[in-house]
Amino acid sequence: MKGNGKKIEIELTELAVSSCPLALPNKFSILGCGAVTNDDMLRILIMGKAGNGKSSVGNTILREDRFPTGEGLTPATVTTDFAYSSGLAQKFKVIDTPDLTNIGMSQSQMECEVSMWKDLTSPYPSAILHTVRCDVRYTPEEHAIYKQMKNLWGDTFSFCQRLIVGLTFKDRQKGDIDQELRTTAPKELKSVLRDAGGRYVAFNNKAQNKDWQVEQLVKLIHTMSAERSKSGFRYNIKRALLGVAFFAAVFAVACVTTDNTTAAEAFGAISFASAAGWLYYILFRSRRA
Ligand SMILES: Nc1nc2c(ncn2[C@@H]2O[C@H](COP(=O)(O)OP(=O)(O)OP(=O)(O)O)[C@@H](O)[C@H]2O)c(=O)[nH]1
Ligand SMILES: [Mg+2]
Repeated sequence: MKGNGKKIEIELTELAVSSCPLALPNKFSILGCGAVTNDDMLRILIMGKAGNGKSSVGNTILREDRFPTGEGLTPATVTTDFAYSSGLAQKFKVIDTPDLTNIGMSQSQMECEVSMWKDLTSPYPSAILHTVRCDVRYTPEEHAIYKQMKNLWGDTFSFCQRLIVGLTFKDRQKGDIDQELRTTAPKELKSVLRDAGGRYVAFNNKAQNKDWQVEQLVKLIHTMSAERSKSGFRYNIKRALLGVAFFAAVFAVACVTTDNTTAAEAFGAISFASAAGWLYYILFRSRRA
């Protein structure tokens, strides 16, 4: 340990991988002075069924063979691993995971592992990349794995807000993926895409030049982040308007039930509540429809 913030952080997260603590403190909050800020680093968590190309996607993103990949019947990745990009303009922290349902883990071990994924992507993942092969049929069994991971994550809203489907084996898919996803794809896969707000990136992990795929992914992550900020802003306005309407309504009731208030005050409060309700309707009603 050299006393440099980055070094300490790596050691702490490596400890998390090996011992799987349930609550690892936020590594950036305990670093203190000289800490690495990870504002410009994209934290990408890769998950999915065994053999779907998770580690290969990780290597594609990092532009180096950092995670071992495999072909056999047994899973190539059996423990969670992570790596930082080196020498790339866009910084990445990529977390490669095993298919938890395929390595004989108990429910509590799976919970522990997912909790560690959250720590490794703290404060939150920039993207949860759920890999699905686009050259073979998406089965109900594979969908059950997805649903299990989603449940283990817990916070469904946040999970879906960060979800991107990573369609692998694009080199073996000769048809129009977009068209297929909209028409003949199994309903289970369509539901995953719905969860992901329609976001997907197709990967050919065997391609000579992989840069454009990663550029597409980065673009999608930025769009997703902008959408989250927009919906967060709308949510705050919504709450503010509801608050105003509520207090104006209470005030109006108080005015009409007490003797010493004028009809004008009551009228003003009722108008105020109506205006807030009307604004709420204009801003949000059409989006829900
Ligand atoms: N043709 C082709 N092969 C791929 C692609 N992505 C991955 N593969 C191959 O598929 C096999 C499995 O890939 P991995 O990256 O090890 O898959 P994984 O999901 O990490 O597998 P586990 O760690 O066992 O869960 C390897 O032989 C890869 O070379 C792709 O886009 N096209
Ligand atoms: Mg792997």
